[in-house]
Amino acid sequence: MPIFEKASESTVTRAIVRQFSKDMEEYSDTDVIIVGGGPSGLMAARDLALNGIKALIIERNNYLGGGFWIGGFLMNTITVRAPAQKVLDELGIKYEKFSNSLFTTPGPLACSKLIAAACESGVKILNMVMFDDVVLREKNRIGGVVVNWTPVSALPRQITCVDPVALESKLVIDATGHDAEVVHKLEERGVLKVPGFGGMWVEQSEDAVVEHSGFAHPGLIVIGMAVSTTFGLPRMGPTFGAMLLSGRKGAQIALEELKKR
Ligand code: 48F
Repeated sequence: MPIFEKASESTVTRAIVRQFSKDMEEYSDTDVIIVGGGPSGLMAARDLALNGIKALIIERNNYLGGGFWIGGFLMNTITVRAPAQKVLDELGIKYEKFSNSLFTTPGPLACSKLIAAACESGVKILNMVMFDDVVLREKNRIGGVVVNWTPVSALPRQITCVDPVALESKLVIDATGHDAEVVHKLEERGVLKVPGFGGMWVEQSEDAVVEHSGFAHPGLIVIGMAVSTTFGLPRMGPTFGAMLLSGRKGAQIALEELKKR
């Protein structure tokens, strides 16, 4: 007696294609596209989806989580400064108190729980997909993103003429970390000037990142370490509270903007 019931190869293929096509069609025009599935992007997407917003994460890697799996120096302890441990409480992530103001948690635990929270909230995810360009409307307002499969960028030069596709959205969030890919694309097009992030100053940078999280350009919100790059703020070091709170703030700003429309 076999353990599993029958499903032939073509049935399995059809199941994959049908679900993927359904999602792709539904999310080709969405409320918010979040470029980058690191801690700030996951947090923003989760908060948006919990508020009934159609949120789509574009992630170039197979895996989500960005730098949240590992703390500093390839050591997988994550640190957060108070009051960000309250977000860990909310996500059901266990942590330990290192001092009155600093808490530690294992990267794999924190990261997998945050990914699960985003997925369970209803966020859609396109992984192995790279942000390539912006869709620009009147007065250079962002109207969506141009994307391609990540492996296309690794193809030999003679076969790289694989056209991308575009996805429309009411808002785009740049959560691509230090690279600030969406913001840099606007700089490349002469729309923005990007100062780049400054030297490290943990105690200044966390507050500054959260304070500056928000619109960088019409249609474009910036969160996480992309905020440092966009506004020339100090870099942060391996502490993650500001990534979670910046994502949360980005989601709040997006919600307020969407309510006006
Ligand atoms: O770098 P990342 O974790 O960004 P974050 O949310 O958090 C920063 C911290 O991890 C850490 C820090 C704070 O202590 O300094 O660095 O700001 O995640 C960025 C995600 O964006 C993806 C990338 O693979 C990663 O998962 N990403 C970057 N460029 C692209 C992209 C792109 N062109 N298309 C799609 N995804």
